[in-house]
Amino acid sequence: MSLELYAHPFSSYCQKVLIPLYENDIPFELRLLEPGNAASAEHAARWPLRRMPVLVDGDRTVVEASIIVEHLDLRHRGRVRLVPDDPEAALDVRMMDRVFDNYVMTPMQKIVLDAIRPPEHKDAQGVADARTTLDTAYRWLDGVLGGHEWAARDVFSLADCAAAPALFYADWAHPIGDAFPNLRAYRRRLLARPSFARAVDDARPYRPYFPLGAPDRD
Ligand SMILES: N[C@@H](CCC(=O)N[C@@H](CS)C(=O)NCC(=O)O)C(=O)O
Repeated sequence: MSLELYAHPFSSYCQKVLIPLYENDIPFELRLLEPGNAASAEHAARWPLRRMPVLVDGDRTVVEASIIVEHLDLRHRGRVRLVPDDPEAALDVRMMDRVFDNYVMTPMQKIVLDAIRPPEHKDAQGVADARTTLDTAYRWLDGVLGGHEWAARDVFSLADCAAAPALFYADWAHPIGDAFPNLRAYRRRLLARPSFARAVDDARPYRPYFPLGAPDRD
């Protein structure tokens, strides 16, 4: 059964699901979302909230990046498991997945999306709050990651799929300072992981679209 992924390579949540697809060499058709194209109309019909990514697997439409990763792990299991079988270990993975989505991805998106708002609709307080959340998250993560290779139980997982694009763009929007060496090293490890390196390469041509101006580095 062929998989269709409605996505855009520059989107952080889409990269989150590209990582497991690449990790396990799962074949899929990319339905590239561009404003006004046919894929975009199909995507809106399948998911009125119009968030990407959306995975279509036969007669199932799967939304929400974490659930797509779980679906791939369940239905298209490969050598690299994304959610461990052990329920306690799985809970640790899901906890870190939530941390990266809620306290890194969300404030990063707030800062980035505010940059494309017209001046009269800017949300200075919201952006300041997002920066505070990122600082707090960076500090906590730096402590948690000390001495660990991956985010949960030292095994690459869904948690790292969430972390990779979240930290990639968060560092562009609100740099991870020298005060957080463990977090900086973890971001470097994620960038060296071939699946994420490939997703970053896929997205390279779109860097001029980054609303804050992409830095000249990964
Ligand atoms: N909770 C969703 C969030 C997905 C999301 O925010 N995707 C962004 C791209 S990174 C998007 O679709 N933005 C377009 C929009 O908000 O209209 C998930 O985990 O999949």
